[in-house]
Amino acid sequence: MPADSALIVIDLQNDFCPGGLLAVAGGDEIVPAVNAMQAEHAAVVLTQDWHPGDHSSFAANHPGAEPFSMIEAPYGPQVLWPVHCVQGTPGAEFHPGLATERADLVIRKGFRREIDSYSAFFENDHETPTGLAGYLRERGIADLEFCGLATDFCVRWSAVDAARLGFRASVRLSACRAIDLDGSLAQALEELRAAGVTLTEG
Ligand code: VGL
Ligand code: ZN
Repeated sequence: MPADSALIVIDLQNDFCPGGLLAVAGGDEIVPAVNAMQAEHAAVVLTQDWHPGDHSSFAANHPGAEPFSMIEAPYGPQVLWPVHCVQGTPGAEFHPGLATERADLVIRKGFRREIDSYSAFFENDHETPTGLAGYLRERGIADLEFCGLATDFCVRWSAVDAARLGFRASVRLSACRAIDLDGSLAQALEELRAAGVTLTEG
């Protein structure tokens, strides 16, 4: 187990699993793999999408807008999502099968009404930090492995940011599942490779 490696588990929450409000197909299937991977790392970090009910990324808060349509937010294009991961609701809780005892840190994101946060490192303006980079650097952790939901949104943005921040980053694709909105999965894989993120299976 390298002293400087961390597993970053992205948004393995009820609302992203079958039966949830923004279900990712097969989202629950990755739970055993994610639990097993924890033993391979010195540190484990869990992220938790954590939105207020009036969050600006929810289509329901934009009269007349359909879920999965796009708007131009002050910080760039933004998908309007179904309501999901509202603070304090069962949908925002981790999947009940996820082992959480080993987690050193739970980092919540998306809690500011006016801005979405896909990445574990920055909000969608690419400027406002979550504090995770500082935490990992202070612990001397340089190697990061990502898994979780969804491959083409929060996993993608997190791993790309990690590489840009100078961490060695890999994504275990077999322990991720995608939303795949209009080719977003293919685009994500291309962007991850271009950013220097290692993609692994199994
Ligand atoms: C996510 C859409 C909205 C994710 C979070 O975890 O990938 N996707 N919020
Ligand atoms: Zn969200």
